[in-house]
Amino acid sequence: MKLRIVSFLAAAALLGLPLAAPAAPVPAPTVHIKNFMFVPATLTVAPGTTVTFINDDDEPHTVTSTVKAFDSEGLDTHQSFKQTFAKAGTFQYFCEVHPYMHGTVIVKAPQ
Ligand SMILES: [Cu+2]
Repeated sequence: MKLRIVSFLAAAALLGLPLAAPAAPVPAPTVHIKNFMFVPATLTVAPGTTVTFINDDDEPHTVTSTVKAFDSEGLDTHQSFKQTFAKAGTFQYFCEVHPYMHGTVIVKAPQ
């Protein structure tokens, strides 16, 4: 009887348990700077995510943290800036050239 149970468990382990599937690649989160706006204005990512900011306008823009945690400096048309958000939190930024342009990156672990 004991042998039977062991055999059953061994068979179940061989046949029944799916191997963990590799995680699907998550598209790299991107914020476009377009028509003097950050799009999307609010982006939520997991800790450790690198966000790419791309200037789609014909005007220079910056991606500047309100608390100076990061700063792209001037981005010309089609130039991009990457920032990795290691820790959870809410990170607000703006454009130094056009201070009315605001954006937010919310970093939190997936639920
Ligand atoms: Cu700007």
